[in-house]
Amino acid sequence: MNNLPDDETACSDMTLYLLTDSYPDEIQSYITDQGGTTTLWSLTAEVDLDANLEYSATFCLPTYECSTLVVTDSGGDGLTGGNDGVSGGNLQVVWMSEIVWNSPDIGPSVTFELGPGC
Ligand SMILES: [Ca+2]
Repeated sequence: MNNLPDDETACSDMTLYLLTDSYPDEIQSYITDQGGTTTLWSLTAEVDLDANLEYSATFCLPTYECSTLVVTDSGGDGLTGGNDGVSGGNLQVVWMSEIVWNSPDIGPSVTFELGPGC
């Protein structure tokens, strides 16, 4: 059997785990395609986040392109829980089975460029 070139339509799973803190309304997240012209997904279009709950979503992003995941916090303090400092959240991003981010400290925003086309 011949070795065929890799399937350029292949996609790889990216999973977003979001544990909200006490200020879920500050959080926005979206994914754009290569070039940033098309929004593939927008968190706020899907769900109204509640405080102190874990959400997860998996997307199969094109392996041979460059997709961008952006998570923003309008409070600028990430998922650290605000002033009480107790009820902090967390963001974990898993791309192709590897954890590429695992921290509540997203500041005002974090951006992940995913794929060899980046
Ligand atoms: Ca915040």
